[in-house]
Parts: sequence; C-alpha cells; structure tokens
Amino acid sequence: MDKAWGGRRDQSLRAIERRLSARGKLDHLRGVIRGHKRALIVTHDNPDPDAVGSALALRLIFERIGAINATVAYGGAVGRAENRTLLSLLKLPITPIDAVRPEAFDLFALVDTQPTAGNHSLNEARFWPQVVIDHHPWREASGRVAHADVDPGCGAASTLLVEALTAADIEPSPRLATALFYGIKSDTHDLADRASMADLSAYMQLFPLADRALLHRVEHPALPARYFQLVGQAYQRSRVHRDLVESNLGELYSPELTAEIAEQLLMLEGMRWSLTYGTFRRQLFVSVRAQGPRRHAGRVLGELCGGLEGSAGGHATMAGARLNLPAGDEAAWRFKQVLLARFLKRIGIHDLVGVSLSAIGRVRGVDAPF
Ligand SMILES: [Mn+2]
Repeated sequence: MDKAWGGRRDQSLRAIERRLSARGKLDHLRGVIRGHKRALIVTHDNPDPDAVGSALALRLIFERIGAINATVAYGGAVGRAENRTLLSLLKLPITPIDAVRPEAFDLFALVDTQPTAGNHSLNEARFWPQVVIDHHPWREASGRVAHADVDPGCGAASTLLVEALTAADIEPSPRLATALFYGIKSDTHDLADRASMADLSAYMQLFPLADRALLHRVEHPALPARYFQLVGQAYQRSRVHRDLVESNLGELYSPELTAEIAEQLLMLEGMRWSLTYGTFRRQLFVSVRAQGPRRHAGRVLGELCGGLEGSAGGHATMAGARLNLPAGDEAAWRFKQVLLARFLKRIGIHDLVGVSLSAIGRVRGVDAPF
C-alpha cells in the first residue's frame, strides 16, 4: 500500500516537473520564433494522425504566441482510409508540399520527424529547420536546431504539443482536440504501447474535448474494393517462417498498406514478427511489426538498410523502410529476396522457404491442439 501510494506521489511530482519544463520550453520557443513572419511546418511523409495533429497544434501556437502565419505541408500521400477520413471529416487544413514555395517562408519546423531522418520532404540543405518537435530517438542533427523538443519517452508527438498548448494557455478547438486525441490513441494503440504517464494525462485532458462519435466513424471507414483484393492476395501470399509471417504485397495503391497488413498479420497465433513489403512508384515499402520482450525492429531494419538508397527507422515493435528498387524486374525481384533472407537470418530464422497459411491450416486442422 505504502509503496503504491509513494509511487503515485512521485508520479504527480513528475507531472508538475513536466508542466514547469513545458513552460520553460515555450519561453525558449517564443524567443526562437520572434521576428519571423511566415512558418512552414512539415510532417513526415505519408503523415499519420499524430503528425497531422501535432503540426496543426504547432501552427496554432505559432499564431498565438508569435503572430506568425503558418502552413502545414506534407510529402507523399495520405493513404490509410482512416487518415483520409479524419482529414475530410475534420476538414483539416494541410497541403501537399509540392503546392507550396518554401522560399516564401522564413521559419521552418519539422514535427513527428527530425532532420536527416530521411522520411520528410523539407529540403534540409536549403531550409534548415529552426524548430523540431518529435518523439522518435534523438538524432545528432537535431543538436543544430535552435529549438529541438525531442522526447522519445512519449508515445506520441501530440503529447508534447498538448503540453505546449497547456503551457501557452491555449485551448484547442474541438476539431484540433479530436485530431490530437486520435494522434495519441493511434500512435500508442489505445495507450497499450509505449504510452507514458505524460501520454495518459494528455489523453485525459483531450478526452472531454474530442468528438469521439466522429472518431468512431474515422476508425471504421468506407474501403474501396481494391483494398479487399489486396488484403485477400496478401493473405494468400503469406509465408510463415517459424515465428515470423511475411507477405509480398506486390504493387500497392497506397504505401501505408504495408503497415496496416503487417499489423493484421501479427495477430496470427504464435507470431512474434510480421513483415510486409510492396512497391509504390518504383520504390519498395517495407513494414515490420514485432511483439514480446527484446524486440528491436527499428534497429534490425535500420542495420539491414544501412548501405541502401532510401530511408529506414522505427521503434522496438514497429519499423518501416522505403528503398529505391534497382532497375529491371529481375533485379528488383532479387533485391526483395535478398532483403527478406537477410532479415530472417539477422533475427535467427534459418527457414528461408516458409510455409503458406493454407498449409498451416491443413496441418493443424480445426480441432488440433496447438
Ligand atoms: Mn508519432
């Protein structure tokens, strides 16, 4: 009893510390943005709800504390049906980066990513960011950013923005609160994954403001027929190698499908790893999901892709890569085979052939004990 109570007291002390530190960070941010006129806030490519919510919150903060007009821009596409539904139902103002002229801005910010991460479309060589807010592991390059608020202890960048809004005494609109709420909810899988007390308290702060009926519609979006075709094909092509299930998704109509299907496949009983890959505009998209202790999905994928053209990264239980494919079908096919084989070997799986899902079903039967 005493111990639990003591733990709770420590938690509330930490919450107070975070509040004070958020105020300090806000003062620092105010100093950095002073004198600037127009800001360009860039999310990572193919932005997810956490990236979008964070960017829009930062836009509001720039407007309120610095009287700076800000534009939120992203590279890639918003592919996942949930995310497209979120944008359209909430009418969130974000712009493809190709539609903006960076020369017209004098302040640059990255959210939910960092310089040199390789997964965003801000031309760093010409427009080095002055502001970075992220929850991925710290990158050296962020040391050269005037205001870098990077906290890998948070499950979502939205949490850092909720703390900043609170420090600035700005109440988000119901639409923004809904986006931030969904950002935390989706990045932490309903607070089950990588969620800290800070995430929980931001989540609870947003709870009464968020439009949860709307979020229910977002989480159950209308899906095109080609989605079901692709998922069906993904299941048919799946191969199980010990406790890893992988699937070659072929040609994708949206790059985010690799992540979505990897998440589904990880639900196959007995699996600790899932890996999916598919091509979109001559690039290979790879997603890895992992569960259980001592998983290092991000590190493993990062090492394997180290010498290749593209980008890779992630956390312990989820990781992704985008790689340039060599020219020619034969070379591209070999490239994928080699990458898969190297991944399997790297995590200690020597069965490179694997078995299909239907073969597993036949072997185990309906009432066979597992
Ligand atoms: Mn995030």
